[in-house]
Amino acid sequence: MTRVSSVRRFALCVSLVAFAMSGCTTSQFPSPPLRQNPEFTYDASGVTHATLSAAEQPVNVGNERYVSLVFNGDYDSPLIRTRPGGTMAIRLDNRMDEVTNLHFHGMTVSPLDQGDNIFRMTQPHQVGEYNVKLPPDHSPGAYWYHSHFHGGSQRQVSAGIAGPILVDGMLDPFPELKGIKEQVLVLRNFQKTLTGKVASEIITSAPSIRTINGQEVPTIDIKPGETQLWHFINIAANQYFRISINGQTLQVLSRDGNTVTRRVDTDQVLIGPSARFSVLVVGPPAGTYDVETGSGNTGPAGDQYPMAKLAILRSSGQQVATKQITSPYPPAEDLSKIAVNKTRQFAFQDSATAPTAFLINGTRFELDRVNTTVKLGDVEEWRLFNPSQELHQFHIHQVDFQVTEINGKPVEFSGYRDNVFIPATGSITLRIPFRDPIILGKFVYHCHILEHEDGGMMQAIQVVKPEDYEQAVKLEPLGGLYGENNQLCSYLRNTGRDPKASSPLIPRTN
Ligand SMILES: [Cu+2]
Repeated sequence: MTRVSSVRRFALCVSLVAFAMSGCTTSQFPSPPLRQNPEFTYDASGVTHATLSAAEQPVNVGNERYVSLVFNGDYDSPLIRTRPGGTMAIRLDNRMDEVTNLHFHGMTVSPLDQGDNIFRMTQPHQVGEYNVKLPPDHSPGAYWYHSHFHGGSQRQVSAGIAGPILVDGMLDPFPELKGIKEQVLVLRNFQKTLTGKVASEIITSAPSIRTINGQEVPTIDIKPGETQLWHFINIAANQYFRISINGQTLQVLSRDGNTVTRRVDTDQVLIGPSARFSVLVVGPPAGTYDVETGSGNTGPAGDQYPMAKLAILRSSGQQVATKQITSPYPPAEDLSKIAVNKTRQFAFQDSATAPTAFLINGTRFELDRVNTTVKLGDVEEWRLFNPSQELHQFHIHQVDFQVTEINGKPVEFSGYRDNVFIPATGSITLRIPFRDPIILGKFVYHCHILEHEDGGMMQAIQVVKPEDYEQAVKLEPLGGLYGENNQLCSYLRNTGRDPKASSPLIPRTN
């Protein structure tokens, strides 16, 4: 179910007209070589210094020029590279006329103070400082950063206030793969208006143009037999990608920054909003092959996506020896084998009455309220139900989890993840280890279809020391034990904004 107000209906029409007029633009342009993201990397002491300047300005998107909200003047945001034990020292230079902030998606880092604190805001034309310290045992892999400004996250993320992160070290357990080429493939989609702007919100039921690193159908080069590691990072606000390469085998090495525990081969990967898949691709015999995203829908009341060509894989040159994994996969604990400390149930549901709201256990996101209190050290089982006629995309900050059941059927363990979709009228069972003391604090879980998150499908959670548990539960209606970190609440109160409203702070007409 997509919320469609009269303004949105107008925008939808504009988008559809623009889409129809654009025709098949890709065939008029030669396929460009895949762009490499501009990159910030770490110094000898392990600190990555990065300035992300957010502004509304003209940028190239695909083959055309638009106006959008972007970082550092580019629709394709910079890659932030870090490593376990490293620090990301980031200046969020907000040159927009609206509030924003940053979330470091998937990372097991502190949610407090200048860390991954989504309750902090950076005001228009102010600078926000982030100092995100990764523990030495942080899982290497693909992550991302994005605006988590409640009520405006869909609009800002789809415009461009989002980008990729790589934590180095994924190949360390596999010295036999040393030196293989890695490609960062940032997946997004956009819609355009007749006024030459990127549509300010993605209308989920209307067609969109899907890009890799901001490009329409780039060419990715490989040699026959060559092994490459491709990091697919879905930073789209609402869009699912189901990616295949002409039936080629894709060997999944990592999901959501978690290396798999055993060999996982597939001929397609379903990459939901916020998900990351790092896959080994082997160069096929010389020739060109389409990298496609398949058609799909998100349920009877959900959205329809047509199939699209995303890129061209061009295999050429001398055959080279294929590198394969021979080392054992790094182990991870199978949490289905242990006794859990607590079981909870959550219903992710679209409200049946207008205006459409998106609810967890019957309520919209309530500012300054904590819904769930967890004792540090516990492993919990969460049963997520979806009575809606469309799927929802569960994500929790700060921790990874194990999916143990889908629609009541057991899932064989192959590693952790940080997002999963709950099928329409179905269910998912998870086990979540709340063990790492770095996660102490207050954070959120929500649907990562950002239209739904902005619509209220989000709750706050606090992880506290066992000795603080009783007091923390009493403080739940007052914002919990870490209420003083909640700048979002005070900002919205001071501006007189209805904390339950889901419209963006500054309404936009395009
Ligand atoms: Cu949802």
